[in-house]
Amino acid sequence: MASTVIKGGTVVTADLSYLADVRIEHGVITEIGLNLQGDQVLDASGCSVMPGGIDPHTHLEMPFMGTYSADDFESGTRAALAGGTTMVVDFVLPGQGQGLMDAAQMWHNKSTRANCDYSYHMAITWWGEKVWEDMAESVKAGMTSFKHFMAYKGALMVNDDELFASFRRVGELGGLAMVHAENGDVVAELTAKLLAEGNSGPEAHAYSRPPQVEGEATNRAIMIADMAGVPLYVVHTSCEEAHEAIRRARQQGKRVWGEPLIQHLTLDDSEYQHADWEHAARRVMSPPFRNKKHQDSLWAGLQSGSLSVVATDHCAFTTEQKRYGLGDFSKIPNGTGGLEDRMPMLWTHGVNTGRLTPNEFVAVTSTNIAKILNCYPKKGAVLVGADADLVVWDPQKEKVISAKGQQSAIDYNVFEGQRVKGLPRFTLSRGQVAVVEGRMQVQQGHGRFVPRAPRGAVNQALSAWKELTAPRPVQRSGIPASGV
Ligand code: DUC
Ligand code: ZN
Ligand code: ZN
Ligand code: ZN
Repeated sequence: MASTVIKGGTVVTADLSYLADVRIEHGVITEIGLNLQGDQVLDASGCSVMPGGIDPHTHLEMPFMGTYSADDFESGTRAALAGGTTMVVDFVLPGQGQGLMDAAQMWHNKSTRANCDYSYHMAITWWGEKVWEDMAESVKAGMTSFKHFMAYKGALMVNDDELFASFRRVGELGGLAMVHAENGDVVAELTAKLLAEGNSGPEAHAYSRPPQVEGEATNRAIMIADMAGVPLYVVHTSCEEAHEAIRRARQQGKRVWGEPLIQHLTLDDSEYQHADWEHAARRVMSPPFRNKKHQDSLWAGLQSGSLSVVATDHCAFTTEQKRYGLGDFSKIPNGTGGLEDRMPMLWTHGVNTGRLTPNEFVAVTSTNIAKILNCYPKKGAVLVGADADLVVWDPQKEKVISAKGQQSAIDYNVFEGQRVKGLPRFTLSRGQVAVVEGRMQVQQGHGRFVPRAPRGAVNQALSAWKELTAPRPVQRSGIPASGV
């Protein structure tokens, strides 16, 4: 059997760093130790050997706002591998009235060209008996996390009654509830008001979605999840108001996790004040970029552990697509790219600045989410038996980010001109070398679907644990019992 040995590097996991070689056979790690021999040797001297990144938040080839996101599973996973990410988790988005498994089949058809492994979250975009039934099928098929949009009124948004019903169902199935937390009613009101007052530019997008709409929805989702007895994952946590709610919930013992995006950590709302319409429109996403105060809060959350995962919400649109919103910011397709840049940007702004240790870097880019999504240690680990999804990370390697030569299909990059230090020397997807010093040697279709089991016994929120929600009928004297 052909074996590959990654030689001379420092194995860096979420827990510790130590000198060791790593042997890979048949796509999995078979030995970790000193002086290992193999048929193929990859030189990792001066490098960290880390679990490949997991980006748990992508929208590849997604129908959205009258168009499709521009990166598909081929270009998206190629971008991922180029930046050291070896697994993506994409959102299956059922249409109104469409069954969940029917939508999942559409996603399976799209992902046949994926270059790296992938999994799916299931979005709950409408509510009914069919959805309730299909949720059990979804769990059986390995899609155990369910995303709910509290915004995008009239399109994807679910109301609180639907949210509560769905959360209870997720809880009973042992799944993970997820939310896009923004108050969609308030966003719709503010959008209409801004447009009526003649504020139609991309800067108004940010005014239509202030931190309060996110803070309110995050608090609401946490309380509803607690009453439903389900763990909750809050995607794209962008502001102190939402972070505060998550921090408080965690401190109370609730199983709640927050996910800042690399964009929110490194880019701020001054981008929307740019004189060039295209510059600003290309950065329109929801939630919008925030000011420096919010960025500091997100970094503090990663340092203290109150925020757990750094993702991208990769949902890329070309400049031509962004121009659908000329004259009306509410029609600018929401979304930015980031798959290729998440790891180098986080290393540069996190590890090189001393905000994060290399071990914390591994935790927030890979290991934490593998545990939350219940695919650890198959993914997110450097352990014997784990998939050899690895990145050999060269902390000295530098580049300036540019749309020129990027893997993404779009014509710009929101990080254009940023110098990063810390890049992959090799990226391996289940033992196959996919990237060598920036040169792609990916294999289309190499990616496999990663089914995930329900979370089982750990699937409890605080109130359920305390049995606060269990009804206890009270017998009162003088009042006949009901039905008598
Ligand atoms: N936000 C975006 O910016 N794009 C996709 C969906 C979302 O919630
Ligand atoms: Zn063999
Ligand atoms: Zn979202
Ligand atoms: Zn998203």
